[in-house]
This record gives sequence, C-alpha cells and structure tokens, in this order.
Amino acid sequence: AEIRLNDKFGHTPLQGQQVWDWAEALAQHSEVEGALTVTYLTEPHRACAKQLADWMREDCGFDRVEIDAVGNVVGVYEGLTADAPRLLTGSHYDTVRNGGKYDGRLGILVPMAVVKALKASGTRLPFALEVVGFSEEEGQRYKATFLGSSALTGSFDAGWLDQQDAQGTPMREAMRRAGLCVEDIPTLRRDGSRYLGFVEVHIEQGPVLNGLDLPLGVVSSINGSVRFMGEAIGQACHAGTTPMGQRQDAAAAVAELILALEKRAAQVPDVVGTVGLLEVPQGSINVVPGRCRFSLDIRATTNAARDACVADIREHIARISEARGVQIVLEETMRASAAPSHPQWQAQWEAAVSALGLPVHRMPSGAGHDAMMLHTVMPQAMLFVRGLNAGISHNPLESITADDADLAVQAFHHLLTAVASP
Ligand code: HGY
Ligand code: MN
Ligand code: MN
Ligand code: MN
Repeated sequence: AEIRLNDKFGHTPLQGQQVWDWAEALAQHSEVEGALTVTYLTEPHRACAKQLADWMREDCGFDRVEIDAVGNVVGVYEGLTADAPRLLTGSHYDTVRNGGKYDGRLGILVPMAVVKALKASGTRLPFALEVVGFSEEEGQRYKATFLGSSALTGSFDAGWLDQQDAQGTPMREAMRRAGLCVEDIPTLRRDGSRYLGFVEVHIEQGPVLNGLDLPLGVVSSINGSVRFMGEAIGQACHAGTTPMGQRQDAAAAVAELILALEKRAAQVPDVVGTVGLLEVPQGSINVVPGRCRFSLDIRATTNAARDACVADIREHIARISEARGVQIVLEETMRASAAPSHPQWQAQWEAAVSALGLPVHRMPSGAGHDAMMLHTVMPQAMLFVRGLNAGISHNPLESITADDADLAVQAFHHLLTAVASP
C-alpha cells in the first residue's frame, strides 16, 4: 500500500533519497587510505563538520548554525515564538576506524531532511528543533566516549584534555589546532528544563529488524556498558630456552582471560563481553611476551547484570594472576548507565511507526548512543532503522536503503505532528 505521510508538514517524496545522497557525499570527505575513518578533529573530521554546517545553512534553511567549542555542529530551526521550548535531536558524525556511512550520521541527516521540508513548506512548529551533529561518540582517537554529547549535559571530563593520541598529541592541542576554544566548553551545557526531550534516529547495527523484515524498530532501553584498558605484566624471556613450566607469559594470561570473558558473557542472554584491542608492546617472534595490553567492553540491559559480569571477570583475573605469576591491572575508561526510553517519547515513536501502517517492534539497544548522555538531563527515546547485510555495522558493509531512510523521515514528521498538536 502507498504509505504516505500526514502532509500537514508537507512531506515531500524521496526525502529518503536526499538522506541517502547526503550520506554518500559525506562519506567522500571521510576516506583515509581508502577506509572510512573520521576520528576526532582529524582533517576528515573537520571536513565533515564544515560540510554538515554548509548543508544546514544552504540546503535546509536552519535559522542558526554553528560549530561549537568541542566541534559539535548545531543547527536550530526556530519555533513559532522566540521563547518556544526546544526539541533536541541528532547523533554523531565521527566513525570508528574503517567504519560505515550511517552509524551516527543517519540521525543527523534524517532531521536535516525534515527541516528542509518544513522550511520549503513555510511551516513553523510550536517548538524549536535543535539538530546536533555530535563531534565524538566512538572514543577512537582519544578514550573520550560520548565527548560531544557529554559537553551538552555538563559531564565533559576536563581530564580528557590532557589525554594524548597515538602520535602523542594532547586533545587540548588538537582542539587549538582546530580553532576550538577550550574555555567555552562549560557554556555548552543545556538547561534540560528548556527542552521537551531528545529523540535520536540510528541504524540498528544488528540483525533483529532484518530477521523480522521490518524497516523500523522502537528502542525500549539502551544497554549499560563499561570499558577498561588492561595490561598483563609477566617476564620477557627466551622463546627457545625457557621451559614451558617456568614462564610468566603475559599474552597467554590475557588469552586465558579472553576465553573466560567469552564463556561468562555467553552464559547470560543479555550480557556481552569483547576484547577489541590486543597488543604485545615491542614484541618479538622469539621472545616470550613480558607485557600484553588489552581492552574490555562489557554490556548488559541492566547495570546489575553488567556489574556482576565485571565482578566475575575480576575474580578470573585474580585466579589467572596467581596461577601464572603475571600481574594484571585494569583501568576503567568509560562507564555508561543503562538508559530506559522515556515512556511518553517511546510512545511517540510507536505512534509514528503505527501511523505509517507498520507493526511496532520494541527492542533493547546493544550499542551505546548519545541518547544515554542526554538521558541524564532530559527525557529520551530512539528510533532504529534496519541495516542491510544482516545489519552489519562498524564495517564498510554498513548500509541502508533510501526507502527505509524515507520511512524514518516520515516517522519523524509524524512525531513532530503529534508533539505539535497533542
Ligand atoms: O560502541 C558502541 O556501542 C557505539 O558504537 N559507540
Ligand atoms: Mn558506533
Ligand atoms: Mn553510533
Ligand atoms: Mn550473553
């Protein structure tokens, strides 16, 4: 059946194609040696920020567009009155290394297409629409996950400024080179009472919607997560002459820990655990590893399940340490609470999906999102969009269709219609 939008806000057909085209064009600014990699304040990152700001100003007709003190791209489409409340929306434009074109970006481009249609039809809402392209969510160049959205919620960690990247460049210096004014960061904090809430559109980054053959899903809760950087310290020694029973092999200790994590996480349906970074610093093929560095990423739908897994892993660490004579130290680098969707905003997304004639599928988010930060200062809820290739993400195969993007635009229009005329 022809699914058409409530044309009160003048939804023009093929806005999904506009979103798709923008994502393709943005990806052109994002290639580093052929891989789509946009890490904080690197040249591709600055190019993407400028491109988003230019589109907001020239293509969409936002009333105000700025790049703020941490590199967020902020566009405001004013409401009917200057003192109107605001609806906040958006997502991140940075990517993981060798990432995809839609993780984060879809949640910026969909509301941009909506504002473009509102402007074209001369429509003003009884609230302002503030669309933010968050500058840093993935924490790739610096271990500063959710940096962009943290700045808006007053939880920017000043300690991040002195963190150095792999080349030894402190974040403070990277910001100075990008022309950002560190002193202004505290002014970015939003007063939650001025906002109706935060809504975020994001690709699902998983196989569920594909499995159900559904284009859209409504997020019920975002899993809580915690991340660590760890190091095992044993004893480097000769690979040829040291008997197996007399080694303090740091890499073997971490290998045992990885398998213990995999087994423990698999025991509980809603817990996942991953070691994504693993290295033997100054390792050699003929030296028993004396040191081994690794990361831990543990998530669950509840903080309690997440923390129970962390406690078990700490017990494994003590056991492995003792048995192998290898010291293992952990440093927590990120902790984000599970963020249940606000019932009213979740209901708004559900009504919007129903209005399109689609079944409503509620689902938890295994991935972390900027909405977890906004959750601390205002009501939030998310809409998921089906990904192709079984929803693969954090991978160049990440992809969506223009039709599904168009349904997301229509759902967004419906949500605005409902919020504007309760
Ligand atoms: O890791 C995540 O969940 C997200 O991609 N930052
Ligand atoms: Mn991501
Ligand atoms: Mn994301
Ligand atoms: Mn599990």
